[in-house]
Amino acid sequence: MKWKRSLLLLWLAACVGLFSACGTQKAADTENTAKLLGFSQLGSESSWRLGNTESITRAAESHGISLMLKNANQRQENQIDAIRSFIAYQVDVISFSPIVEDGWDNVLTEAKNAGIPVILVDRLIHTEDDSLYDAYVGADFYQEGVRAGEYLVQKAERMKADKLCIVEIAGTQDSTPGLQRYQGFHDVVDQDSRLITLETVSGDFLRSKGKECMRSLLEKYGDQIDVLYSHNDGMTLGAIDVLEEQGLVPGKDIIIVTVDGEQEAIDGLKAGKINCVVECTPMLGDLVMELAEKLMAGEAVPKVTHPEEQVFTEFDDLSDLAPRGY
Ligand code: GZL
Repeated sequence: MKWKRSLLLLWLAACVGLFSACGTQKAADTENTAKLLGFSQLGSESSWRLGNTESITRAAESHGISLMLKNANQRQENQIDAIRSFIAYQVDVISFSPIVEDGWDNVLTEAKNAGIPVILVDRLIHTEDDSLYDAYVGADFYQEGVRAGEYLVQKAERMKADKLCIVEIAGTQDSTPGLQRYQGFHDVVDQDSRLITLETVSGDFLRSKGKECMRSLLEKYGDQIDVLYSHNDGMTLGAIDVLEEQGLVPGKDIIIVTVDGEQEAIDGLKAGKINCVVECTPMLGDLVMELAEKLMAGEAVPKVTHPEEQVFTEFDDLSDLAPRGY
């Protein structure tokens, strides 16, 4: 099937050669380096996601890779359709950020049968056949949850607290960050008898749902709540809006632990409204394109690539922290 695209490119190169004696090498170079990556982005639900899309777009340009970018607007069926269109277009590499972990085997089997390598970005899939993707580039979400839990244990020590009651606003159900940020956090806090989880609700990584969740949690538990653990900054910022509407002081009346590290959250940390920000960088574009170039050249690639990530807390000196870029 790819021979048709190659024939078309050769024909185009020949045409360019006919009209420009010096163009033959350029046309041939263009034919040899015109590499195409199809990327299905899951949506535009948060500043993190917008930063990730920008990172992918900029990196494709700087690596000289043509990019077909499709936004699924938070719907898995749109991602599946996008992947099928990439297969039909015979892209050189398919990449996508799976909105949830299940339901990908069929379409990725079609990509495998078409001989197109697949790079997962930011989130993993649940499959019995891990040959259906060639590489994963993204965070270790379990460790992000562990870091959030370890901060809270440290906070309880510093406060000499006998008991801290936690409410948790989780990310998209069945998504890798939603599952693993929960597990990592609870594998730490559930071992500490001072730390009691009152309830975990899903805010789907949306600021608007973070507001709704915080409002209903306050109605249900009121001043029992000592801690909010929120799986992303967007939901956290929505929750902070509600706390302030109700006359509560975020970061003081309620300890706030959040994940992502977008600028607005770091600003909240510096202002004392947030106590801990666990970084989850969206700047994955260059890592993706480096892997894509290797796959396009037929080279082996690592199955998993995690970016470096850190934690920012109220106990740190943040004065020289660089702008976040998302
Ligand atoms: C995490 C990413 C999550 C972010 C949210 O890598 O999948 O999705 O934490 C985003 O902000 O919506």
